[in-house]
Amino acid sequence: MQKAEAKNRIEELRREIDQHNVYYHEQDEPQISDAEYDILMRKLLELEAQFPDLIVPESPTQRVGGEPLPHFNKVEHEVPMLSLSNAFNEQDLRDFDERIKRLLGTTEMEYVCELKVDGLAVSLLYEEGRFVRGATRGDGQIGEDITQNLKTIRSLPLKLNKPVTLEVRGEAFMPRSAFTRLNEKKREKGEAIFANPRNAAAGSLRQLDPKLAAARSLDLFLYGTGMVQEETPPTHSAYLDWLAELGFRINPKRRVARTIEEVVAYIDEMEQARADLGYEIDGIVIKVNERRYYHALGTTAKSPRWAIAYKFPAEEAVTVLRDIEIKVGRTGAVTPTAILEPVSLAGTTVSRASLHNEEIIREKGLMLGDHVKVKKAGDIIPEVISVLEEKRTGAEREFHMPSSCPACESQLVHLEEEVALRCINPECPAQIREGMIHFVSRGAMNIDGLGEKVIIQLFEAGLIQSVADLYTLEEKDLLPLDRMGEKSVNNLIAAIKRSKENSMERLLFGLGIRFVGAKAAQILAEHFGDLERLRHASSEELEEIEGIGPRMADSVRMYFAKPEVEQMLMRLQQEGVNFRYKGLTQAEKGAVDSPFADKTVVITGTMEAMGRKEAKEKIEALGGKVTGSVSKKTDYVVAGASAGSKLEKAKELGVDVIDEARFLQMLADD
Ligand code: 3B8
Repeated sequence: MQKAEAKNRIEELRREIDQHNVYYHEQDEPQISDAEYDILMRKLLELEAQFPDLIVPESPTQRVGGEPLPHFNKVEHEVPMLSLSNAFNEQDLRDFDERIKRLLGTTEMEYVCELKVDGLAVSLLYEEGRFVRGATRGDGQIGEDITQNLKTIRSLPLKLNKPVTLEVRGEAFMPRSAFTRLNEKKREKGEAIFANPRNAAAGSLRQLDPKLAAARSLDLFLYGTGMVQEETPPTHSAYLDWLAELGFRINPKRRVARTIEEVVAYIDEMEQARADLGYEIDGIVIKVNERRYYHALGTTAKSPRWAIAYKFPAEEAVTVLRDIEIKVGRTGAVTPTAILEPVSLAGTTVSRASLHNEEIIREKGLMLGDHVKVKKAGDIIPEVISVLEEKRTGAEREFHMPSSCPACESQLVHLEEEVALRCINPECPAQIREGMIHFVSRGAMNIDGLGEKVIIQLFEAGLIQSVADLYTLEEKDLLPLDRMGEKSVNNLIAAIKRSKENSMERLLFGLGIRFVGAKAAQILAEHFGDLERLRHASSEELEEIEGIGPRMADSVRMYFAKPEVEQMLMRLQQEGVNFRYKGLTQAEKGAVDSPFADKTVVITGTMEAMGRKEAKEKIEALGGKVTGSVSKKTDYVVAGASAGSKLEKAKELGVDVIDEARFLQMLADD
């Protein structure tokens, strides 16, 4: 075949294949069999092999994937990939609606309802209309580069209808039919089957050899943005339509609701329709439609305030409570854990559930050997709901909490006003071990390949006594451990080494100081910029920081005053662990463009939408300073209802006065 002829044929084949992808995914009506589709693909592959200079990145053959990867590269999300907070009943939804209206000072709010597809969150980067990279959510800050596997999803456009540069987010999932087929095949081959479509989707996308990735049978719905360089539509519903025009697949069941009642009606309708969808959903996502409000509403540490996930009620099952085990946590809190006869529940096998404390065991009247009803709270964490007393045989036994620590045998105590029993021995091996598990966890130092099992082995072998020992581990220490080959040892050592470069907030959170969670660690890191400075901070200095209370300030100071802590930090520093904060500090954030950056603001009178404290926090978050009295240096006076002398003074001095509506506007505009 001549080149010119080949070029025509190639283009024709590409058009044909792309069209079949549309029939298959977007219209759910395949016009040809998979075998026929494969023949078209093979023809195209042959022609492209003959004329390699005719290959373009958006050719459907480029989905097939190349060589197996040694590992996934990490990808830092420019805009963090957050997750959603949950609502479990109608009241939670009404609270969500009221909170938003109160924060924005409005009485009407329009929402977009979407199905919450049960798959894997992914972020896709397009540059000038071409798909260049796709990543998993990971911990929200850093995900894994799964570009090769994502390309094999037929409904993922390799080239958009316009040359835009943007990052879109969505859910990759395995349709029910593909899931059934995949598991049938696995069963035939005697392989372990996937518990649910979600695991199957995750398994396919995290397959290092893209040729093995069953990802061809995956599908994808897009629902949000990451970084964007384009002018985007003002509402979320128009934004979704815009994504559809660009060539993305958007869930057709989306709907605008003008009131929370309409949201509830949508939920009821979809609960009915749920069984007939071709894929699994685990709830409904509700989002504020007007995108200009997103900034003013802001986010908590993990979730945006402008959206919520309504989770369908959890499945329940009955099983037997075999035993109650005692677990000592990293803070010494002792929790009883139910050991259950394994039972299948919402896609996984449940065999343990936390019982929290002795009081709960009494309240529920649990006895060893009881039949109990279990569910998964929020569909994740197993929970014992109640006892089936009618099933008792008389052979059940009462349970008593031990009086001494199962790990170190020291006397357990109830600290004032606490329900939990505690082991207060600072050298308790269980506490130290749990502290190390926390240190390496995803939210803290995020050391890949260093899970609970490995830490326990290292600890029991006496190889690590403190987290500082992690940084001196060598190949010869790790090789003798269970399931540790040369390759995994090398990967682990590399991961430990990489963690030395983490920014301060991860280290600080990882230290596991009481009351210092991820959010507080972030605040402290932004404020001090360096662990050394935080270490020497006084209580007063700590308490002055917005978001740090006296209890936390005391705990931080007491922690750093301990000689063993000083020792450990010195060793970490010697091993080259970074102590500095690598993000923007509070001061640097102020320099970022915002209507309140570097402005001095006085708040007076009462506002409807928010209290003064909240207004102050918002202004400070945008780099402004809030003071108590009006002077020539004041840039703005925010005046709510019944503002008095400060308003007078502002007028006198010619300071800009902002009423509540304008204030909310400024928060929203930013
Ligand atoms: C913000 C918006 C997370 C999500 C979101 O079908 C955010 O919107 C999110 F931080 O996880 N599974 C959806 C789905 C998931 C999310 C979402 N919308 N339809 C889903």
